[in-house]
Amino acid sequence: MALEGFKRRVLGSIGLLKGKRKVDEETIKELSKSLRRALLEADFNVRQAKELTERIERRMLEEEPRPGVRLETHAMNLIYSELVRILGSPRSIRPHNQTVLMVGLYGQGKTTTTAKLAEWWRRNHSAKVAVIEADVHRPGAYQQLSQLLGGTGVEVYGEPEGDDAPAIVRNGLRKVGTADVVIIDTAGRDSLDENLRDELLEIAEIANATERFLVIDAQVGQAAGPMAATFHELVGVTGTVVTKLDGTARGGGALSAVATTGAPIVFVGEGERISDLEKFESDRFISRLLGMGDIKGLIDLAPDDLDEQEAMRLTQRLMSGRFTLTDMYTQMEMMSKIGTLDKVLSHLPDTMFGGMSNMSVAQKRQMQENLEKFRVVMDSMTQEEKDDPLLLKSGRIRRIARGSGCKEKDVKELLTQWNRSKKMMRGIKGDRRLRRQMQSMMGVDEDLGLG
Ligand SMILES: Nc1nc2c(ncn2[C@@H]2O[C@H](COP(=O)(O)OP(=O)(O)OP(=O)(O)O)[C@@H](O)[C@H]2O)c(=O)[nH]1
Ligand SMILES: [Mg+2]
Repeated sequence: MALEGFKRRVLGSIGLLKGKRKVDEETIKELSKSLRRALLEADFNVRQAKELTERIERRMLEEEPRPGVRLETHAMNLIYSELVRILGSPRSIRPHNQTVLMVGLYGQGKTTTTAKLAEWWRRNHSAKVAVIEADVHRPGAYQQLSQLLGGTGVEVYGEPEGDDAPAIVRNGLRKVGTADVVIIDTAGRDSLDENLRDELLEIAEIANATERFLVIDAQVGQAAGPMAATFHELVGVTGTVVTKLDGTARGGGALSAVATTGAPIVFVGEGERISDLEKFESDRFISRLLGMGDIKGLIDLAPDDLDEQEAMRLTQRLMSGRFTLTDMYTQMEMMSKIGTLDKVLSHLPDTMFGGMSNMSVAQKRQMQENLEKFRVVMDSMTQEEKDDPLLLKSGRIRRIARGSGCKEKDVKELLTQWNRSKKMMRGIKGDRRLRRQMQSMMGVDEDLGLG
């Protein structure tokens, strides 16, 4: 997860308000100072940090928390909205009929991001996607791209022996003519020198792209601002992808610098695998960053075979307080389909599942093993039992253990887990703030009939 230390520091700052009923100026000053330190450490620039903390100070003093809202929560909401303001509003990306030109300096993650985007379009929009490798300078670029996309069904065009990038683009576009989305990877340089300018301009003209994405490594920090501005001037950047956010605690620099250049952030890369790409939306990003969770993002992560409707239905059902073993089973199935639990957990509010996102790696592995085991146990239950686990007294438990080839202890463990999950779901139902947050994150305006 990006900017891990930042969240800890923000929470630390807010902790200064613990137990306070009223704001006093001294505490607010202290909060502001601590927050400023957190921002600078995450590489936000000095001016941004100053402005943000001044606004928070003022709003803390001027705005009353709504009745029943604790001071800490109030502060968190202010910080959230101010950070979202800095990162700007999201840009939507047309799902079909696109030609995307990738540009950027050496080693920023262009080729990897080309593959990630191809997979994103294929998976989220069922688009027929093709990529063109037009980097004739980096040895093995074509193999790299083919390897990344191996098994995805995305067509890769390249001329591994060729040395004329514009010609490759021209040939490629002709060859993949029927593709819905075409993404073109280009060569980088140490800097945006004459050679690169000429080559990019020529390719841009041939490609006549609908989107021109600039790829920037988060490590470059605030230098991302001038970099984005220069590329923007040259080719008219329509969106920026900030990569390697997983590898730095100082990603705030690149993110906020880019946000001010008129080349909005459209995606962020958070890992080396082709699934480690996320459509960037500042509100979601910040709420996840601060541990407020992101239910909608979680649903977006779901692969093809996970019906979004189904995920919504389940979430609503969970929030309604009805929670059968079958619901838990579906939930487990979704989690296992989505794959790495890490990802799922990082999208949930910390308060949900009792702060599971803070689990150790070993604990997470344990949980994954449990999921497997529970699945086997449940396969030996009747529908009635799954709907009403309270039916499961010792006689039935023995039968199920025998039927599934598990121990009675395993069956009981499942019931304990169900009890625990159910309690947590009740907790969510009872927590009006969290409930409202979940509803708004799911884009559900109407009351879900939760009383
Ligand atoms: N951890 C992490 N690594 C990444 C990410 N994106 C790219 N990388 C790695 O960064 C390195 C460079 O990525 P490339 O995609 O080859 O970069 P490029 O811009 O195509 O590089 P050139 O073609 O040499 O200009 C590779 O080792 C990638 O695996 C990311 O989001 N997170
Ligand atoms: Mg490359």
